Amino acid sequence: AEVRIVPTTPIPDMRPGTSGLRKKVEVWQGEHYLENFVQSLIDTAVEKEGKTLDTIIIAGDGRYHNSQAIPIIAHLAAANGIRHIWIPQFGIMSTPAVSAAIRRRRRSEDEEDGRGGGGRDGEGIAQGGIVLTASHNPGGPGEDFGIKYNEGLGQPAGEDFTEALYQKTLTISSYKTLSNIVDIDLSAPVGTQYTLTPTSTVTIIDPYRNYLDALKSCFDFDQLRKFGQRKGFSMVFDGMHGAGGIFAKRVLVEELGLPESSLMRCNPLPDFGKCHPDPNLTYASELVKKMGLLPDGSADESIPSSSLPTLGAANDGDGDRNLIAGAGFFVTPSDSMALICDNWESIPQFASRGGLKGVARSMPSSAALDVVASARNIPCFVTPTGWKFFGNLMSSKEMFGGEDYTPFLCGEESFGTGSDHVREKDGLWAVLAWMSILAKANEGNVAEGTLVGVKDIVQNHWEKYGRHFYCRYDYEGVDSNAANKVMDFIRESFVNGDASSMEIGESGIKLTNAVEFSYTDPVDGSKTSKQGLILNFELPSGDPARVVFRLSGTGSAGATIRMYLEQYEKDSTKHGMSAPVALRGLAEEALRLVKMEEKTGRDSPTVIT
Ligand code: VG1
Ligand code: CO
Repeated sequence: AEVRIVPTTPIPDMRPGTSGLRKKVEVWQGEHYLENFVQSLIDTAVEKEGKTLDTIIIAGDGRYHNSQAIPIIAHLAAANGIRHIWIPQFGIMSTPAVSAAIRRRRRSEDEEDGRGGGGRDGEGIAQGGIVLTASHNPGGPGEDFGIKYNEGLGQPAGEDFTEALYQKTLTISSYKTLSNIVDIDLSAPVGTQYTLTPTSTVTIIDPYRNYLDALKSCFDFDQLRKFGQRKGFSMVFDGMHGAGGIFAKRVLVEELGLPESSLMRCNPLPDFGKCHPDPNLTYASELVKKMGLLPDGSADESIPSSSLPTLGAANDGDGDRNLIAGAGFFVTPSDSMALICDNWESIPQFASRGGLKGVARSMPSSAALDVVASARNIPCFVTPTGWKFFGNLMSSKEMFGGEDYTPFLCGEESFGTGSDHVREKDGLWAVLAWMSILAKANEGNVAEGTLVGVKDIVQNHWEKYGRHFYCRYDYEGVDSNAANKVMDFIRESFVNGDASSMEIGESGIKLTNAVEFSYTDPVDGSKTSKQGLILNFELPSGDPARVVFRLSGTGSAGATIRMYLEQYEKDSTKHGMSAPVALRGLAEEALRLVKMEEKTGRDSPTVIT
């Protein structure tokens, strides 16, 4: 087939957000839309590499438009001279699996027909991956589709990349595709090749292998398999009909031998079965109920916890987020990170390499991690929201004593947890980390059928370190102007104004200061500003509390205001309270100060997580 140059004109509004470009499916289906974006993406990558790309992966989370977009992108890639184009069978891969394949996959696997092991971590040969996902946003007609790009180490493209890409979308005048369309069957056997041009080939690859290798490098599968068979252990995993489901099946059932009945909604569907594939207390309501929880995360006391599964978990649409719960017990993502950090000895990946060398969290996440890191002498970094900021830290040899692979843990309050095994957050990794913690905690415990549970482990942790009550209010679909006004008002009144002179409200909660978060990357020195407005408070008890305001960068219409609430409590007699109840006073005080209702017309949030 010959290269065909198609004239086009720039389309506005293609600036990628926190994690790629997300728009309604119908927008992507518009004339030249997908092509303009992908051509600009390829041009940006080529410019950055300094040469034509040789090998890329194209994969998606299985949402509506996935199977249509993949061949279109493959043809553009071939027309742009990319020689090896890898597409997973059925076109579906979770985001962490793409990251693993970029880091590990070798061309020799093409001929191996699904057998044998992949390459060593960090020695893959693909220069990048185009990932078709709008992550936790709903899919289907009228819903979202999205594209993000991961670079050669498997990490999400940074701000410099996405900004350059955006600039190209504003000046694009043509894109390249092929004069003949080759029919690519996404369900063809692994190893099937399609010749698009004399120099460009599409290969259907095994979605699982490299990711499985990555997980096996982190955990002791034999130990987990044995623990999975222990009397009294059971698990429920909710795939939310996203890409994570097939990987959960492969790992939890086929590798670890858990019964098929442990899985729910693990078949990917283009519209996620009409659910909102965001694993939180609101949208994973069925799982939440199965774990004996009420929608606010507290236990439904009418259900005896002995009848509940030991571990409950969910993933989002592209399998990078996780929800973790025990019997009648919800673990907040910020606590989950702190617990994994404190229990690194239970996780072979860290234990076998002398422990964690560093941890990092996004700024709005709670300080539960910081407290553990400081007690255990582990350097702790606080970054802006979004996974792209963690990659530099994990890959830095300079900062961590010249090691190739730094044992590193990072995470976000938005149900994202991960480590140095890939350069993305990884829903299934978090599940296996928790299973490992449980397995270790029960090693010496030989009593038939009684297991130390998630609840015991977390409560002991709080007793030791104190509890950071945490929750997030989301105001979705707010008029963009109104949302900006709220942010401007906070900045003017409290950050630039004198916050400490604020009168104390009836609650006795005192605003002590306010700052706007900005970040200088310790590895490359790049600066990012306006990453969230922080209001610091002092509670009547003298304990610190904090409220953060941010605008979401992953929506596809209107604005979403996020309000993150955090309050520290040392006194263990108060740890039993549910988070929304404990934080109500703080929430009311913050909403009053920022005049939320007056400025947005909203008297309550859309979602509380
Ligand atoms: C949200 C989360 C952020 C996460 C991002 C991508 O961004 O807050 O922590 O990294 O989604 O996750 P924002 O800008 O809407 O707050 V995913 O699983 O949607 O790729
Ligand atoms: Co996601």
